Amino acid sequence: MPRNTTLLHGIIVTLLFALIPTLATADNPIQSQPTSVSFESVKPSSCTTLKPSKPSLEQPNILFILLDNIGKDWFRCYGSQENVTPNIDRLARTGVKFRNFYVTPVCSTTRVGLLTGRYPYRTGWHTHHDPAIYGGGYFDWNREISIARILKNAGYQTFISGKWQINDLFDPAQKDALAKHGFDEYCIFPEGKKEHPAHKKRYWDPYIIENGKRLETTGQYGPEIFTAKLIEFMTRQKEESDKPFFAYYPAILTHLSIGPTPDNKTTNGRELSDRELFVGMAQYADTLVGRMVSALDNLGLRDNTIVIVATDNGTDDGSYHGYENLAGRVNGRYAEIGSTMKPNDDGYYPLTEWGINMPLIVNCPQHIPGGRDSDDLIDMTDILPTIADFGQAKLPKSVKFDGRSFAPQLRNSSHDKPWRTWCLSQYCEVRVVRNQRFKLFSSGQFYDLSVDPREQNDLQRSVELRNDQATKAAHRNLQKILDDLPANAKLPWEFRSISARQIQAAKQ
Ligand SMILES: [Ca+2]
Repeated sequence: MPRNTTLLHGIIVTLLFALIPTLATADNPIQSQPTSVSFESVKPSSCTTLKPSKPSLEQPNILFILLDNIGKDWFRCYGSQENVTPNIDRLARTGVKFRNFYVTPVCSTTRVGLLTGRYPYRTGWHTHHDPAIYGGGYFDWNREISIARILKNAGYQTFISGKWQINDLFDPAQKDALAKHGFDEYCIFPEGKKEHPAHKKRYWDPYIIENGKRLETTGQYGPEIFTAKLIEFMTRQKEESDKPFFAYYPAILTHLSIGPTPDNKTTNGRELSDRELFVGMAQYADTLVGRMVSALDNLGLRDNTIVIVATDNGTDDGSYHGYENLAGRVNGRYAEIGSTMKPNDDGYYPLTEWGINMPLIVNCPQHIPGGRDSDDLIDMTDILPTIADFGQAKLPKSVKFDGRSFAPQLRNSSHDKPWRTWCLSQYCEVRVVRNQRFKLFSSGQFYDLSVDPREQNDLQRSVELRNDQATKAAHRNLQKILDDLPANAKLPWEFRSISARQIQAAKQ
């Protein structure tokens, strides 16, 4: 896009946002009813009169791949001894690999943090909730903005293929949720209540809704369909559209239940072990990443498309469902990951590094000098401002965002140093902050990750904390950060997931 067009475009987007009614901040929750102009009225058609040119240096395409329930213990590029991620490893080698990327320990809370750029305490999504299963409230477009809407307003064509989880598409009030959150097109596993035919039908013969219509999927494998639809979208964009695209691929893999993929469906009668099946799923997730990247190559879009690979929480050890250990091997042993499906006895998902410090790889030959690793502290709220930065998209000033753009690091250009001095994760009222070396929980546990990455030596009553100046200073600083954070916003839904009920029961 020529620079003068980009400037004009930016001005118009700014004016459009100025017309949007005030969104919530922590202290001022968004009114449930828009007053004058709704977000829906801010359509990219407002921008089409600008006739944006083919994706340019100013607005690259973005492919955001979010894998489900798989941590560093399965990624060779992060030290795993499992050899199942050759395609992702290649992206890491030729892109930027972040070693400290914080999410939350469970799906829905991470997803809201990624989509909104806001911390769990600010959105109220600090505890697991799945509206399609539990009802009682949902991810509300009148209350929260999303990265898709921000990019759409900046002239992007937007698409999602995979799992959404934070709305119930079978509820008439939410059936258009994806459009309201900013997606022009979608292809989704909607999940459903226990008695509903969509319940847990994500792999073979999956229940999939594409732009409001159920697909015929007999004999097909869900992840195949989602990948094919995404490649179809990118192909159409290349052939028919002048707009840059944002393609969001929240993968179905490698969430339980475990089962065969197309690659190991036929084993001549030999029964595969739980672990062999999970290896197959991890391998297949990587194969599909490779397929999408190859499609970008074949379409001639690879150079100008930013590919992001991340995961939403750590590997599930499978114990909750009676599987054998599904942890990946690191340093000669199985990682002590714990079950991400099973909260502890008090209903909480643990905030260990295996659960919340996830892979993050960003790769784009034209914009991001590759072959680099970064120890910068990044968390899920930084993804939105970073993508918006690359997309030349303005952030509405009325929304309080928690993340910061790390686009300067990705471009390898100068940036504020030090970068973030801390990053955060949270589950319910338990929060954790870490700096480069230490990690402090609001519940008191304190670890020196430089010597204790497995968090086995709690320093909260230790000699080191009493006597070592550096340890003492770090604890004081992190405690002050925790003390200064706002209280949790009110839950935007009823507290009725399994873990929520456990938390309530434990408190009684
Ligand atoms: Ca997950």
